[in-house]
Amino acid sequence: MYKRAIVRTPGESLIHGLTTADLGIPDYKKALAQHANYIEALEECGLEVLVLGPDEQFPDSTFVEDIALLTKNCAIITNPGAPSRKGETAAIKDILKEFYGEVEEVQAPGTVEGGDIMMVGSHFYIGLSERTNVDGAAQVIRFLENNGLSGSLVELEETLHLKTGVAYLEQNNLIACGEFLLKEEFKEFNLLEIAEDESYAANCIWVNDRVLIPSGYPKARETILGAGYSVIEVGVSEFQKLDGGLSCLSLRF
Ligand code: CIR
Repeated sequence: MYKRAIVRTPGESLIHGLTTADLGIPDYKKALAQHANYIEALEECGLEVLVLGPDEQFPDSTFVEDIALLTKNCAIITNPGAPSRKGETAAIKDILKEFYGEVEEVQAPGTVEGGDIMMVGSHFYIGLSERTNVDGAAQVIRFLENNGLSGSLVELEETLHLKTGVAYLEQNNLIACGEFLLKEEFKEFNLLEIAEDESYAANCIWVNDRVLIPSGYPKARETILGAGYSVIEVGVSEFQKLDGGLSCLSLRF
């Protein structure tokens, strides 16, 4: 069960965030409202949410998931692969020290983004993507092993981040879409398939026995309800315009 989450309110510079989507420029006011709803949903799941103020210097800084990995035993600050995001990590260090005492840090030439790391109990799957390289992933695995945890690699071919296409919902249930439906690494899970035309909904999050899903994906909603979960829908269209989803907007621990 999670107790807390860290989020960062988007700044007006959000409109300059990185994207490969062709969905237009985010509406800042709408993004703020959606972010507030997202915080409410996390609170509804029983989390105490620490809300950091906007950091205008970094347009993508609302996607806090990418800059750290928080586990039950350790905190690891990543080194984002996107050059414009590297500076985001400095601001989180002192905050994490308050909760964890010590924090580990991924060093160059290693690069890692938290969106590429999926926790399954004490094991962490690390996607090798355009943002996360072998050196960075090896550093994370070393930190995990030093702290009684484990990690393994997953090659990505199509998606931005590992968790763009998979989400672990506990009880051996794995939401999966596209390339992840056939991966050897995930064969032992009970796969809950997300159709290609609803692939954005594969980025959902389990929070204390409830599942947050993006609103507007009826088939995905039925699949997750059918697996016995209570679902909370949250509109995140303005973040989708920047390739971001529900998991990217918080660090849950
Ligand atoms: C980026 O490209 O870095 C941001 N615009 C979106 C980050 C999404 N984060 C995630 O999937 N964990």
